[in-house]
Amino acid sequence: MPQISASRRLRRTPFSEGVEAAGVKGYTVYNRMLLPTVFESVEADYRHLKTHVQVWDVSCERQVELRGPDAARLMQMLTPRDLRGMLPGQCFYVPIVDETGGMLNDPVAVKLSEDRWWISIADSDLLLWVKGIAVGYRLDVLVDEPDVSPLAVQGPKAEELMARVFGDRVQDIRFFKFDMFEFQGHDLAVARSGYSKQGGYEIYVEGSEIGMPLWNALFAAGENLHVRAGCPNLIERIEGGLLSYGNDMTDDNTPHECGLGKFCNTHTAIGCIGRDALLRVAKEGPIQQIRPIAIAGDSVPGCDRPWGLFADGKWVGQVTSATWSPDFATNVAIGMVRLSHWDAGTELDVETPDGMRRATVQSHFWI
Ligand code: THG
Repeated sequence: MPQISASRRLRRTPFSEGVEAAGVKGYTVYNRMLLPTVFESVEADYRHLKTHVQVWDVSCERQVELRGPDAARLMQMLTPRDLRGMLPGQCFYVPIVDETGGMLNDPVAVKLSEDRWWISIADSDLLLWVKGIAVGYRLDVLVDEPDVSPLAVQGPKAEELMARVFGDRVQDIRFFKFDMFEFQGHDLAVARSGYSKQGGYEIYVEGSEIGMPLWNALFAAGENLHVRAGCPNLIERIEGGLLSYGNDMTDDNTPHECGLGKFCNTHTAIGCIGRDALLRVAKEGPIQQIRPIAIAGDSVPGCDRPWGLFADGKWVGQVTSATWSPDFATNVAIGMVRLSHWDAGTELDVETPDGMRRATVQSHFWI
């Protein structure tokens, strides 16, 4: 493959120096920022993630900050998840929808206080939509992208490593909650969350200047835990059913099609801009939905465009993420499948670049 050239438009991160010293072999672009995709190999990284502890530069999970008296009102306008019960110190996974009920992003909302929120975004220009809403409705709120770069610590030894750097109090943080911890005079939000099923934390590093000091402190403290630089792992995230915005879903999909209906309370999410559209489509129910899919045969090639799913030669959906899973000894995949063919056990044909393969709709993701 040709290389992608560096420039100011493709943003580096506060940790890029550490990532490159650790031998990063591949990057992708996410929110116009570098996101590592592979260090040793995707399979070696996967095994290490499931065994030890990794530090991930996920700076590309940019924050959209809402600050001011109308911050909570604006946040509720963006999502069909009912936020009335959400307290400061909590994180919520929230579908963000437009006026047609189409998915614009699937971020983590972080409630710092009643009038200060972060939206930790997936790969779409959500800042522009949020600024447009704030200005268009004349809301009393400031909307911007602060100098905050998440650093994830993931894997079975994440708790031990984090306790060594931030103290035993990190063990008290519950899933999708955060608390404040001091590092070199800076107060940082530390959440129990992250884009893997192996457990761990996300540190919202506020102030680029402490990026490398924190990176180095984690590696120094974790030497005898086999700590390594890592990144969101393709195999592990498909096994776990973690969705990738822009790949597994786009603005053409509703949250219900994405299996995110459990994060919607459309009837009580008063003020949500997509509410009427979602109430209409939710009445009928979705006619296609995300499903885990196993693909027969040996290792499939990379999935850089949707692969058609067929039943008796008729198109019934598409696979959007796929890879070989060493632990489950099959190709694991995420697809969008029509209602008529989405039941577990349904056998389909998938058109991979290598030719047709048998594919089976699964009842559950693998982890
Ligand atoms: N962490 C933070 N920001 C992010 C991501 C993250 N921004 C981009 C991207 N990831 C957003 N997408 C997701 C997708 C899945 C999850 C979080 C963000 C996730 N899901 C859990 C699951 O499906 O098991 C739990 C959801 C829940 O129960 O609330 O964690 O990873 N800061």
